Amino acid sequence: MKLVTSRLKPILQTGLSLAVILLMISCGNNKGETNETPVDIPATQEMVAELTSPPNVPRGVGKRKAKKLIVKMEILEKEGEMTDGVRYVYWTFGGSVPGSFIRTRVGDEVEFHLQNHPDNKLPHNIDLHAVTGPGGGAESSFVAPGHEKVFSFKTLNPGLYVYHCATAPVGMHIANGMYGLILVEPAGGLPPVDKEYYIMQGDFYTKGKNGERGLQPFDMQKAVDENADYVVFNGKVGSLTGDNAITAKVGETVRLFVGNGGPGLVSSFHVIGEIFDKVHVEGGDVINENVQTTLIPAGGAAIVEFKVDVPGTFILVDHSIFRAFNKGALGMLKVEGEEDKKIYSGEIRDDIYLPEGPGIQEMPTTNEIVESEIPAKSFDEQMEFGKNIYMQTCFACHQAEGQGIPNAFPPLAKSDYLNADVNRAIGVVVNGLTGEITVNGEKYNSVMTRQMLSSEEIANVLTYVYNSWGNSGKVVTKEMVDKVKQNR
Ligand code: HEC
Ligand SMILES: [Cu+2]
Repeated sequence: MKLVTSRLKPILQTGLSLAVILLMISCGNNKGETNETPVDIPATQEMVAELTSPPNVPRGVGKRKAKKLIVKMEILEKEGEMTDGVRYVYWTFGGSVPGSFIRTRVGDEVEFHLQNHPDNKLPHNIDLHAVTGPGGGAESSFVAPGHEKVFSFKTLNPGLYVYHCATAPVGMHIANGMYGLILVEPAGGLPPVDKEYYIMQGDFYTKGKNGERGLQPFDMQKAVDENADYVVFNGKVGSLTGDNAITAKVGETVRLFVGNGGPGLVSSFHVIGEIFDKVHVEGGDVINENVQTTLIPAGGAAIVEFKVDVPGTFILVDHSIFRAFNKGALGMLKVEGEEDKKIYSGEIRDDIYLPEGPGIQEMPTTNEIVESEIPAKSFDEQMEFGKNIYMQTCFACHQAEGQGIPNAFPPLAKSDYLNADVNRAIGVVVNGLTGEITVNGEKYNSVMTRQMLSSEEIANVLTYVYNSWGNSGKVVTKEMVDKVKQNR
């Protein structure tokens, strides 16, 4: 409530002065936790911290008192998959990128055990931004393979903090995946929500360019130039898409703990189709409301909260948008539940818009597309006309070389789906396509709207597609397209 009527004012003022007096009295006597400085909060009992790998987070601290919290973190150097066919040797805290999520509360005394697995090749250490002390712990935690280092710290400031390896060359250790998040909750914990997830962005630099197969070594020069081949959430392309998507139900509140390990790039974190009700800016105490995109610095974090009101797939991106669609920084939140047409109608109508014509007309529903094209006379002409159409319409989604975009638009180059059945392919362009399909072993579940092209144009563009990028070389004629149109 923000407005106070003049009639209520005197009453409120009396009440207020009373409260001030009471507060003064209570400050003098109260030995309760809330008035203690974090340093003085006792941490008597001992407890082993629950650690989780992304996108999961440990249970909230709730009302628990400050404790001596034992954290056992094992460093593992291990090979993993960056994206299909691309291998990378990750260096990890706890076996995952980002590393295990650590959840503490203000006043905890964290006894940190940093264990360097004997099979590892290198020494490492840890710098936790939640630590008040030299190097954030780095100076006390430098540990050789086959050793364990122990140090302890008191959590003084609530917030969401990054931790990372700080062993030289620091940038290289971070670039290989050595970062994660540690949450310090205030006394009494964060307000409860329905779903919590752990997401961390990172940029990767490989000898080969994006998509080049095989085991890819780290490229120092590209890293220095901040010329990333991959920018991803949770260590790899597709870690949060398809079956790996995070989920929620309509009506639930979602809290995302979002970090950015870098090493090089800042993140413009955005969820397509959602507005953040609350953002704990930079992971600290300031709460901003009604935010579209929040900036997460390298080595920084944010807590993002929103209620999901309508079902659908909401895409998480770094809004430096080529990173999302071309380098991997794309995740999904799948929301199930009842639609609410008041909040979002869905498509109501598709009308033709003619700026200088007689006004809005009905969309033609059958074969009313004007057959105005001059027919192509030869195969070469079909290819030429077809390429023009491709570059005007199909290109935006299926890309210049028909390579598509992983998880969004299927490839047309060497597409087994395309090459298997020419009439089905004609049907896709004539009628559009929706629902799950599998192209070259990858699942797609999206929508292609029907393309408003004449039979002649469809014949040409498909002939072009069939005779490009290693496809089967079929020729599609206007008659074939007409036949598919008649049968629908
Ligand atoms: C707005 C984006 C978009 C445009 C423009 C578009 N498509 Fe598609 N296309 C898709 C999507 C998305 C799918 C997969 C639909 C699904 O998941 O059910 C698809 C599927 C296909 C498929 C079947 C799957 C495959 O990879 O073989 C063919 C063939 C195809 N499109 C051809 C074309 C042609 C030819 C054009 C241009 C005339 C075109 N598309 C324009 C988005 C688009
Ligand atoms: Cu390291």
